[in-house]
Amino acid sequence: MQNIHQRACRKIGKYLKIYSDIFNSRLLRETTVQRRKFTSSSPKMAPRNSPRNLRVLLDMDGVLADFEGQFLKNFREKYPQDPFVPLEDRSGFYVTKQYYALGQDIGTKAFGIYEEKGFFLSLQPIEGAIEAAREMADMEGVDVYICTSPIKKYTHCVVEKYQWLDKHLGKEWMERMILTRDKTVINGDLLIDDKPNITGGMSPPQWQHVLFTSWHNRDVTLQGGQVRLDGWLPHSGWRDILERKRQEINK
Ligand code: T3P
Ligand code: MG
Repeated sequence: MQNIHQRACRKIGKYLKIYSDIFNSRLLRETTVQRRKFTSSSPKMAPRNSPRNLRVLLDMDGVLADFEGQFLKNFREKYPQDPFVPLEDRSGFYVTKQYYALGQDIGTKAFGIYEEKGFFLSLQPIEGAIEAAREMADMEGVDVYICTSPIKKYTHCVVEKYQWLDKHLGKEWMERMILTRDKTVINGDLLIDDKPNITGGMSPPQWQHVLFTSWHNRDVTLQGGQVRLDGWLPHSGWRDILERKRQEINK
């Protein structure tokens, strides 16, 4: 009786061992396959370090839309007898600061020009800007966003910035719109902007600043990692700036 019992136990043990061997070898095989799946050398997998898209943030006023030109035109039409600052004499980012230097009342009038209903919608596109923005958005491996700040008196400015984008680039560009008073907290690789000194909550910001040449910043010395872009015409080299950055982020 004891013999039968011992033999039965031995048989069960043998089957258990066979089962555990099969189980372990399957487990080993599966783990190996799984591990192989996550290595970049696997022929079935896309390369682990496939290039990521370049994120370009495009400023509006002074980069796509001619704030300075429209401001001067409107000021001169409304106040033909008052002193003004010709575009060649512009310096400093804020136009109002230079007008205040001509007199308190002139500064107040200057403020009124861009706070007026219709000002932001009426801005003319900067030469070549619309074509460049469209081409950029169509580029393989490039994501384009509009990154613009509304003025503090936002009533007309905010809605008109959307209307401007719709008018000149089309409805689908609404998806690209980022309105913020602090551009430093926005995630991007390049910010193309005419303001020389962009500060905010994030220091340093994630993006590299491409200083877009405008009347007010022609003589500004580049700082930090800034590079300069002189307009949107073909020779300006905007495509090279993007390509260089795309290679840099995918090194
Ligand atoms: P943007 O971020 O699109 O460049 O300051 C609010 C917006 O108005 C901002 O738009 C810059 C623009 N602006 C000028 O370009 N020059 C000025 O002098 C002032 C007051 C505003
Ligand atoms: Mg600007």
